[in-house]
Amino acid sequence: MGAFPQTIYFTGANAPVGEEYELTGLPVEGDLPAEVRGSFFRAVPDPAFPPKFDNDHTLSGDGMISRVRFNGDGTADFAVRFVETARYRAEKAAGRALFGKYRNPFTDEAEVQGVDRTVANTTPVWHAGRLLMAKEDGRPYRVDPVTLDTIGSYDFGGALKSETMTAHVRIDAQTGELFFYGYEADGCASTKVAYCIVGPDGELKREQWFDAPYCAMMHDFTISENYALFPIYPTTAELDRLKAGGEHWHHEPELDSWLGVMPRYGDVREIRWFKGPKGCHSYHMMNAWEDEAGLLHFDACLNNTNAFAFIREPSGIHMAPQDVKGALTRWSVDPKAEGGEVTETIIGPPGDFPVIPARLQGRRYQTGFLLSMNPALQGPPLFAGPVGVSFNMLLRLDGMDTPTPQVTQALPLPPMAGYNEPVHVPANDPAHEGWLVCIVDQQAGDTFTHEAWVIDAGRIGAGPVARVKIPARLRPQVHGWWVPQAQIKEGVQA
Ligand code: V55
Ligand code: FE
Repeated sequence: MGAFPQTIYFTGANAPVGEEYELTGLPVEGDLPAEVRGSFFRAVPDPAFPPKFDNDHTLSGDGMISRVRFNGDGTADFAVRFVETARYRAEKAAGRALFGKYRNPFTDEAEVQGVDRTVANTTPVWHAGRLLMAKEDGRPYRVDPVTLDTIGSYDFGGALKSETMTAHVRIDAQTGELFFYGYEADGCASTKVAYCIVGPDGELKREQWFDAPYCAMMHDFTISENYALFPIYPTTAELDRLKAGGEHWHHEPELDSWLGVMPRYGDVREIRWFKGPKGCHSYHMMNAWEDEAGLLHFDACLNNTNAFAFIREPSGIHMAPQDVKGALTRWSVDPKAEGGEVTETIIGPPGDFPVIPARLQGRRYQTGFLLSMNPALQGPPLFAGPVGVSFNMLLRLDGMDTPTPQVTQALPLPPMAGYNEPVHVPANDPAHEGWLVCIVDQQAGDTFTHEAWVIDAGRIGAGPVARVKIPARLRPQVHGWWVPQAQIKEGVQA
């Protein structure tokens, strides 16, 4: 077996770990709120084998499902397992990497042509009693939430036609429906997008296909009470480039961005396209919502380019990290209009990993949380994750339903420490704003330490109310999901 490339994606905090284990009875320091009783599932990319290509990066890492479970007795358990994808199994049997570049099947070895190459490494999605590990390049894998055993590739009981399902789904808390989409729905570099609605019973009720203006990296989308909103940013794919062994994505600064809007229970032929600025890109949206006048607001962590250097560089975009600029940005449109242009307003600081309470998904909301960088940090940040630097400040914004939201609270970390994306845990008391749970990484010399933090969402500046030291080496997480213990049943359902 070869060695891992000595690049930022495979060294330091990003060094592969790849060990499966379970730790039980970890002490919780501080006061664990009664509501924080359940499983915090995390998706962690971790390559089981050194990649075939030295320019490989975080997004190709084999998906691991990790769980921090808060028990009723004031202890916590920690576990991590590989998702046993077809790709992981094939490579494990061979004892080496067989699949090639990120999302380029033309670079795979002949013996695995046609084998499902997704790594299921981006988001653990919980809906209708099922835990799915999703990645945007394929169908999700279903995992047992108790044993963390992989059950298999999931296609909603044979109902799903799309070859892909995004890692960013939206659940309407009032209806219990799951809204999702899959892009490149019928193959690499295709403009076909599948828009799907799953009932609260877990049944796929509707799947409709439409064409995007061009084949774009559609990482996230939003719903509002009445609409589905599909953003298109100019990070694009071309089949000829893939066949020539090139990179899946190039960012194109001169190309327009678009926001597609349709009634969420409507026909895809009703999609109206609103033009946005050229060259911009967003990985994650905070929310979308409708005001009293019927205007639709789409709140995203927008950047002036793609945040990933491994996408910019092959595109010929050579930017210093400080020239990558962003801001929480609102695009407002009249959903009844035939199309036109978005009205853009800067509504918050640069950052990513936006979080809101699940019950406000798609609804008018007052408060949002965001990870950002502390401009006053007195020392180096933690170098970790796909961008290369970890976020080191948690922010709370209020007035999200006004034209001028404000940062009202912050929880900065010391130098060489970083946040992984938090999840929101609701409180029982409607007057309490609930809790944020996340993993915080810290480096001292060559040593990395990791803790789970429980933070009062109403008083983030006060710091964590409870902490759990995880006595193991953790690789950076992508996304997480909170599942209350009462929703998890022993034994796999059919
Ligand atoms: C992202 C992550 C992915 C991916 C595409 O964070 C985009 C953004 C972990 O995999 O495949
Ligand atoms: Fe994401």
